[in-house]
Amino acid sequence: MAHELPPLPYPYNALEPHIDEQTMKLHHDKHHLAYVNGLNNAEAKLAEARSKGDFALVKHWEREAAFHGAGHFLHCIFWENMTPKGGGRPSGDLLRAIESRFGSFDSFLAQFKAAGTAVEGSGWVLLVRNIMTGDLDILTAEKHQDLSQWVTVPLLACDVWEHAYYLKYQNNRAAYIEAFTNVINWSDVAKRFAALAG
Ligand code: MN3
Repeated sequence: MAHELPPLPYPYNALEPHIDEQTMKLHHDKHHLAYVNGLNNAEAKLAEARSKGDFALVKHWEREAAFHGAGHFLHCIFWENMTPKGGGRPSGDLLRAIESRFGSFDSFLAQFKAAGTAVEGSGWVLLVRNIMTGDLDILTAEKHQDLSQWVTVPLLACDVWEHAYYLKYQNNRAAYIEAFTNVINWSDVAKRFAALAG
């Protein structure tokens, strides 16, 4: 089954003025599509390698699958993680879990913003849940696939590649992350959190 580019769950301009329409168009229609195509291509090449029994290029295609696969799946979460009437703070079990792990919601947000701003080069800042301990954590990823932990599940993903913000915020990544916090879809994050609670 080939992977497909999911439609945005809102119009391109729905997150204005925090995330601008032109960035959303390029980001979704060009960048995310390139990850989908790259993942499909890598999986096809790996299938071809299996059928021929020729694994000479396996390292290359495994890297391609990791790069484009991480890019594709993180963007799927990223679009759903935002909403026009977002921001504020979560409630219920998710808020209690954040407060118990990070001290307070404000402390969580301060660490999330600082960690995202400090990512070297392209990458992500993520709120994740460790499936062995159940704990929440904030992790950053350089590119998509590096510095990751296999036993965590992303709940909230903020894309800090330059293509996510450069048109509107240029080199001011901190201002973009601040804007991102105004469109966070906390019910989507809570849904992902609850799905793992059992
Ligand atoms: Mn991106």
